[in-house]
Amino acid sequence: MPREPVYLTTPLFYVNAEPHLGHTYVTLVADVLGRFWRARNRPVFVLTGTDEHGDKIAQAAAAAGVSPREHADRVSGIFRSTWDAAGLRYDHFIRTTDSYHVAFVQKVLADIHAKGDIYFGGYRGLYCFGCERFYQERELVDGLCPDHRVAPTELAEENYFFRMSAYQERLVATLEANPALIVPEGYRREVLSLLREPIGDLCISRPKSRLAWGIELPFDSRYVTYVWFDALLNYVSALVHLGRMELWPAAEHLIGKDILKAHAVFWPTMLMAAGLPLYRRLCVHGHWQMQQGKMSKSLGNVVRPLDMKARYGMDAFRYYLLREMAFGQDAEFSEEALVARLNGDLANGLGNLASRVLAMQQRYFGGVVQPLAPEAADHALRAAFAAAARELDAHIADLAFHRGLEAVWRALDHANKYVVETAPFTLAKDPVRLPRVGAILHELCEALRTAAQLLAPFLPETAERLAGLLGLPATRLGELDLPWGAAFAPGHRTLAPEALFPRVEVSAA
Ligand code: ME8
Repeated sequence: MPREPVYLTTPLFYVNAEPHLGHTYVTLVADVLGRFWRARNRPVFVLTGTDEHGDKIAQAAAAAGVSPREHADRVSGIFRSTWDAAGLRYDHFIRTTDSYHVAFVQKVLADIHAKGDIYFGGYRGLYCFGCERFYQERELVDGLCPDHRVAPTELAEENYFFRMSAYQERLVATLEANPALIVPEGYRREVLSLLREPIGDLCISRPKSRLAWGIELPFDSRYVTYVWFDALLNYVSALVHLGRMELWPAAEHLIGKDILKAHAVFWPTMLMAAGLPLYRRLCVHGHWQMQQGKMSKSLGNVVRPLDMKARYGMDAFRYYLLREMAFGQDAEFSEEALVARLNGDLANGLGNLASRVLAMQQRYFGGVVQPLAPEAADHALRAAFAAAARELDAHIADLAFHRGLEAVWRALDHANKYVVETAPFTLAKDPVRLPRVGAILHELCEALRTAAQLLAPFLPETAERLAGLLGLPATRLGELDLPWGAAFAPGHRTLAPEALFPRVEVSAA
């Protein structure tokens, strides 16, 4: 049977800011899931890119004294080069200014218009320029936009509207029938509660007199398309462009909770109107908070991924982000906590185990791996790693990255205790016991090999280095079904130890 594909998407990032911690987190999750499923032989496709039209971008370009196009080219390039430098993998990078995307948006607009689901009407409403949307009175907090804390401007305009309300009932029925459509569950409930009120129709045009930086409506050149109606279509336009529409119903959208409504209400109703099936799953993550509250340029607390890479190494940064945040919930970012994880879990837990095992292998056997001879304690060690592998699979299917890593660390802790309990360094003093020492070290080499395989999607550089130190080619990391004992043929040599994670002094943080 052909393996079911996995199509992962990140939000398309606005080009009004450079890549920060939040953008990095969601792109990292896509990278990890991509590596995880690829290693399990599922065809994977990862899409990311930039959202380049609309008021926000026009204003950012004006502030920088350049044209919106020049501004978008520059910042989009920074996103792309940052992901490349950070080792975050994607299969395609889409820009909403790409001509194929523009043509696709216009085609969908023309189709939905022809079908009668887009109509022209007068509108008077309260508009927030920051959010680029109209607000209803009851949505305001003390008369202010709840996000931007500014009074919305009253605008009277004639515009085009998408008949979103016509799909409300179908959307509710779909959400009720598919409990796993939006995860974690709390976000599905949030959407269902929002849908208890009439959702109304969606204003999908902006007059050019007010905003020219957008995709022109195919049926009225006086207007451009509302940026969300444009951007959401990227998830399909890229596939049409690449001839990969077989991936469509396999879509798993990774998004932050800030853009839940657009993805859980606008997007599914747009798909219904366009006659396309729904995505497979909407995966919603929480926000990183800083100790001072929000991350912002003015507070000077913006966390840049490449600064973190330079200071701690990309793998340590990746580990911290995945281990610290429960997917779906908010988490607080702190460099002290990152350093604590680096020194504790990584340097002490994993790094130390690797150095001890490799050092003993070198000292007692010149690196040559000795035959296995299982005893009771060895079976327990194997069982610990088998359990970690099973638990990891279950947790990743639920997007519980922190629990998956915890499961691997339970097995590593077991291995560290096994070293203490079997005491090969003591046994080695007695030449008669040397075969047992060899067997213990072989078990531990297998433990390290398994750890490298399980951790490869999360800590790709470390996994490769560890495989290299064990004398194994990186391709072995993909052989998840390799039985215990099969990795090291007679005469196989491991290398001299190297520190996988240099400890960081706390004062340096
Ligand atoms: O909303 N913590 O783009 P955007 C965690 N262009 N994640 C965060 C975060 C934080 N503090 N801040 C941002 C847009 N993010 C639209 C999307 S999709 C068709 C269009 C992440 O540049 C999070 O994933 O504002 C959030 O949803 C996304 O960045 C928003 O990026």
